[in-house]
Amino acid sequence: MKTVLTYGTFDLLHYGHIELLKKAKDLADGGKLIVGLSSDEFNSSKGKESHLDYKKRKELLEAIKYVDAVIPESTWEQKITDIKEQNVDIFVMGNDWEGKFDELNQYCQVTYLPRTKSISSTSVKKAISLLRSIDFT
Ligand code: C2G
Repeated sequence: MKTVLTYGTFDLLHYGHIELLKKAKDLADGGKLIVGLSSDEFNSSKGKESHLDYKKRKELLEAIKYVDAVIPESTWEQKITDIKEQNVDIFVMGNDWEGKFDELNQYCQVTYLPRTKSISSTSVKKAISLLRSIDFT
């Protein structure tokens, strides 16, 4: 049984996110998966404008059976504190972040999982705006 922690914006939830959350939960081996969800303000600092606000993104994440808890992510620096406070065994991110968080391996195992190709929140956003531009009448 292990405690796994991951972070993200998880805007416009899609199968790439679900795949990652499933794999992260599998690593918990019967334990729990905690998600650090980027706040709307932190998103702005990441240069990301999410389509859905924090409240809605949290609600959607909590509906996923792999997710046991959602905590707010407000800064880059909070990860070490979160790892200690939540007794995290494994920190997980998609491999688009490969190497970026290796320094956390002094506190817990750091694992990068393969990112699901062909889908991203950006592509979902583009699809939404394209559909909105089509006159279906
Ligand atoms: N992801 C994935 N496959 C995709 C899209 C995303 O595996 N097709 C993964 C990302 O690698 C990340 C997680 O899903 O691990 C969340 O992705 P984002 O919501 O885009 O999060 P990001 O903006 O990368 O924020 O402190 C870390 C940051 O908060 C990560």
